[in-house]
Amino acid sequence: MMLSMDKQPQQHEDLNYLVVGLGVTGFAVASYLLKHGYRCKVQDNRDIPPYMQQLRNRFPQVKIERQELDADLIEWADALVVSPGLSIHQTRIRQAAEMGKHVIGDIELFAQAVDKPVVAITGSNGKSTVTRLLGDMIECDGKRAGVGGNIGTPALDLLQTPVDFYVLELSSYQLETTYSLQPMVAAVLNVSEDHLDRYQSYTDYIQAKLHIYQGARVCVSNSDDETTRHDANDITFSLNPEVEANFRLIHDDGTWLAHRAEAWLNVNELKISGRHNWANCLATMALAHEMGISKRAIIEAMKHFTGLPHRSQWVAEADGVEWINDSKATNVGAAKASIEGRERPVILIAGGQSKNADMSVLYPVLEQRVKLVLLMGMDADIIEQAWRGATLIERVDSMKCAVARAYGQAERGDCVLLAPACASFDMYEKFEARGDDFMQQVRRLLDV
Ligand code: UMA
Ligand code: ADP
Repeated sequence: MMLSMDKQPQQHEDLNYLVVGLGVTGFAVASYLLKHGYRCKVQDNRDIPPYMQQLRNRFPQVKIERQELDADLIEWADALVVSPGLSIHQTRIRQAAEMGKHVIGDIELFAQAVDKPVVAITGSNGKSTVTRLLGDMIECDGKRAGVGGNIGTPALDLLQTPVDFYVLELSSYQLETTYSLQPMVAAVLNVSEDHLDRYQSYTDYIQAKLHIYQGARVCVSNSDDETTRHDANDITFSLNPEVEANFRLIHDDGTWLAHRAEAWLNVNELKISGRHNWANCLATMALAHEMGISKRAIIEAMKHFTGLPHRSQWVAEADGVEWINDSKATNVGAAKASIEGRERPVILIAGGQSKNADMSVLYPVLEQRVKLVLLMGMDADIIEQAWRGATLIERVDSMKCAVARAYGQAERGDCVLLAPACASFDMYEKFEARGDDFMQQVRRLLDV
C-alpha cells in the first residue's frame, strides 16, 4: 500500500533532505541534491555503506550517518528520500510519514526535474528486455535515449546527458515512492508473484505496479493478463491471434509480429528466443509506435537485438547438450517462461531465496518439460516440498556440484538450464554473479 501523500513539495533549498540508504541509488540522490545546493544528510545502517567512499571523494563535506534511522534524524528532515531496497513500511519511516515528513524516492526527484518525455515500464518479468530494446529502437530512429532506472543506471544520473526521450524500468519498490511522474507512455507487461517477502499481500504488490498508469498519457497493457489492464483506452498487445489487440501475432506462412492486420516481422528473424520474448517485442512495438518512432527503426532494432546477458543466454553446446544461463529468472513466472521457451528436455538448476512465492505454480511445467531438478540454496526444503512428485529432484550444495551433476546426467539432445525461480542473495551478491559462476563452471568443465 502507498503511504498517502498526494502532493509532494517541489524541490526547494529550504528543505532538509535525508537520503536513506547509500547504495547506487543513495549515491545518485545525494550527488544530485548536493550538486544543486540542497541541504542533505545521508543515513545507512551498515558499517561500510557501498558508496560511502565515492560520495566522500566527490563531496568531502557530506554528512554520512552510519547508524539506524532514529528520531533525531527524522526530526531534522523535511523529506526522506528512501532507497528502493528499503521498505517504506518499516516503523521509523511510517512514523516519519505520520509526522508529516515527505517520503519519496529517487524517481520522484527525477519526475520533478525532468523536461523531456518519459516512457515508464514495469511488470514482473521482461522489464529490462523491453527497456533496452526500446532504447535501441529510439537510437535506430536517429534520436537519443536515456535508458535507466531499475535496469541499473539510476534515473537521476541520466539527467546529466542531453537526450530526446527517457526510458525508465521501474520496480514496484520505486513506484511506491513516486507521485509526480507523468509518462508519455506507461506499460505493465505482466504480473505474477514476486517480492511477497516485502508486501503484505499479492494485491498490494499489484497495486504498486499499477500505480505506473497514474498520470500517464497512454497506457499499454497485456490483453493476455487482465491484471495489467488500465481502461478501455489502453493500447494492447497479445500473443493470442484471436484477440483484438493493437499489437499481436498473425499466423500466415509463418508467425509474424503485427500491428493490427499488418505483418511487420517474421519471428524467425529475431535473434532472441521463446514466446515470452515475442510478447516483449509486441509490447515494445506498442510503446515505440505510441512515441512516434518509425516502423523502419522498430523493425531494424528488433532484428539486431541479441538480448541481455543472464537472460536465456546461450553458454555452450557440447556433445549435443545445450547449456543456457537464465540467472535473471528470479521468480516463478520467469522460470516458467524460461523452461517453456526451451525446445529440448530440460535439466534445471534452481533454488535460492524464494521470497515467499508459491513455488507449486511450477509443478505442471516441471512435470511436462523437466527430467531432473538440481536444487540448491536457502529455501531448498520448501521448494522440494512444493515440487515433490513432479519430476526427479536432487539436492546440490554449490553451483560447481550442480554443473558437474548436470554434466553427468545430460544426454544428447538435452538442455541444461539455470533458471532458479529465486533471488540469489543467499549465495551471491547479485544475480549476475550467480550467472557468471554458472558460466565459468560450465566452460571449465567443457574446456570451451
Ligand atoms: N541496505 C541496507 N541498509 C541500508 C540501505 C540498504 O542493508 O541502510 C540494503 C537493502 O536492504 C538492500 C541492499 O542494501 O538489500 C540494496 O538496496 P539499495 O536500495 O541501496 O539498492 P541500490 O543499490 O540502490 O539498487 C537499486 C535497485 N535495488 C533494489 O531495488 C533492491 C537496483 O535494482 C537498481 O538497479 C538500482 O537501484 C538503480 O535504480 C536491482 C534489483 O534487484 C537490480 N531490483 C529488484 C528486482 O529487479 O527484482 C526490485
Ligand atoms: P525483468 O527486468 O523484469 O526481471 P528481464 O527482461 O531481465 O526482466 O527478464 C528476466 C527473466 O524473466 C528472463 O530471463 C526470462 O526468464 C523471464 N522473462 C522475460 N520476459 C518475460 C515475459 N514477458 N514473461 C515471462 N517471463 C519473462
